[in-house]
Amino acid sequence: MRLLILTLILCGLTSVVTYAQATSETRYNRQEVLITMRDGIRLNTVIFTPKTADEPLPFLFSRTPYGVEGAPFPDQSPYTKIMADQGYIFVAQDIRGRYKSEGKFEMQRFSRNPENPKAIDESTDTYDTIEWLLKNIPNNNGKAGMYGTSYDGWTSVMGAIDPHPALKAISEHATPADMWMGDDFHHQGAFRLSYGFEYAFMEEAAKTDTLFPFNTYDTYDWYLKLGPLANVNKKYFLGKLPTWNDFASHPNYDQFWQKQALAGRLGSPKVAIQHVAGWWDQEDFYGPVKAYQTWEKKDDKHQNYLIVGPWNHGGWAWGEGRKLGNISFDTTASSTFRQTMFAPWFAYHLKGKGDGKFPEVTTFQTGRNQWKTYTQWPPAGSVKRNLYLRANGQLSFDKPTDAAGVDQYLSDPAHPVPYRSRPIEQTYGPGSRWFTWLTEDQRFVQNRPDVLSWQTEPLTEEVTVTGTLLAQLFAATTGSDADWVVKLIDVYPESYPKEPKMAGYQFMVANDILRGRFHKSFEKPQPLQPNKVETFTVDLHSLDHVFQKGHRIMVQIQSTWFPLIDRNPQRYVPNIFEAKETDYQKAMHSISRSATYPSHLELSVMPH
Ligand code: PG9
Repeated sequence: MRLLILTLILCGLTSVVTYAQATSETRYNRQEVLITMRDGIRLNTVIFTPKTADEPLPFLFSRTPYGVEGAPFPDQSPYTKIMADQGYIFVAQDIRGRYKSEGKFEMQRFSRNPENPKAIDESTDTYDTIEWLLKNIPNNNGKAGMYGTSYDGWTSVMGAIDPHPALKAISEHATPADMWMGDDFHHQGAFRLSYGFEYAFMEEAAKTDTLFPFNTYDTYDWYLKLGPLANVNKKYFLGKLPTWNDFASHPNYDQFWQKQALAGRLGSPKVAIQHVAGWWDQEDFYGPVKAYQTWEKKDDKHQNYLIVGPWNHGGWAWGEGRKLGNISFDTTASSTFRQTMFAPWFAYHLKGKGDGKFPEVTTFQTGRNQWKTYTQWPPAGSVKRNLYLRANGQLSFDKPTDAAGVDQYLSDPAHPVPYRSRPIEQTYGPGSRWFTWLTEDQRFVQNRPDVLSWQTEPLTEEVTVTGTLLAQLFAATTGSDADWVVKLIDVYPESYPKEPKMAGYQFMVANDILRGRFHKSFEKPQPLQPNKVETFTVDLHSLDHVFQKGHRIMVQIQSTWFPLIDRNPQRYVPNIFEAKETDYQKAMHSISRSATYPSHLELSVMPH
């Protein structure tokens, strides 16, 4: 979500702040123009030009659904300040149908049919705008770059499809890559209820961002009272929000989601692109890593790069980045990124400054709190090691030898596990703690009988996990569908003199969910056979983390994560958006930990 809302919420400001007026002396002039696209639709565009410049300057362009009217002067925003001091022409545009732009908004508009010369999409709008800028804004050097966070990262990536020849470089931050597999709206088939509901309303109820009028501060209660998902259209949206209707009519990984995903849209990279992700991005961690991996397969000109830092969604854009929630990183990860990675990227590609030697992959290795560079992701050198769930809540690199063994819990959709400590404020509402929930101490669910934990003894030497990871669960349910949430947790020692209040802290370093019905196919879900042990693979994506000596490694498993994820009825129905109240049932879930069914996490461990 855009930086402005984030900043307002984090600063606890309640009044509307508009940055169109410079808050102190600025070295930039501002103009607002309507630029006509090839089909006659005009897009509202704000252009910031330095008051003085010694040489022709490149453009830095971003496109957004969140409104450019209040866009900060570039030398007054931490995101762009360093580049503003170096001199660029900054351009910010309202995409079609949003704020002051004409036309119709479509959530992540599909790419046009290339056979139709009159068709438009976000790529043609980018192309037409760059063409206009080159011809109409004096003293430009004929080059353009694009940047932006999340939706604006995605519009930057769209600019790279059939790019304008003047578009030379992109720095995309947290672009979604696949809304069904791992970004804002679903994770591996599980629907992200609170985000999907609130975001669809925010973008589609009006032309400008609008918060849903909840009548409770703690939305946990509100979503529970909502009941089955079908009540959303019945009681609130009345079939009027296209994005919600798309959720409801495409519950599986069908053509709709596959066509929307980046993998289906990207050819080989034609523009140098830097992908930037945050390890604790509560919205789109999956996207930039996936976009990097997708393009990397076709990167014959070596133009595709990856950076992952210790950030939440947008954390790279502001502040120093010494801390996220309660977690300290001992260094200025955000300002270092802007100074040594973001600004040099554009200085090289758009102004010919610097040597252009950018590391292929740069990650901030948490736990050790150091930047690392690699020649590929996942890096070579790590060894796959299985970490097994064992009896008595133990976790071990040794495989179980027991002939039998399960751990069980009753999962009740009427009493779902909150995904963060309550109250669960509206995602972008006042006082919201959405922005750091992934770093929250997981002890808040420790005593729930429907959350199981397994942990190692305190480590006698550090364990470095660098690369991809997944969970392989052998599990059964008395129902006919089940969700499996897996969390990998770094447990701090009980005595922690360096920072006493962190003693015993349960810090989640990787997590995700799989909706059980998709365990064999994402396209064609199927009911689970009651009481039959099945294999469930939960992708936990990527990590670069050091579990320090004296810490423990913990794995937690649960089957509800509410209201982040909608409740699985646990009785198979073909489309959960059409489930009835009576379809929701309690179910006993069993996780096996025997020699035959050794549930485990597969980690990429770096040898010392
Ligand atoms: N995570 C937001 C988003 C991006 C794209 C589509 C839907 C939501 C965002 O921060 O822009």
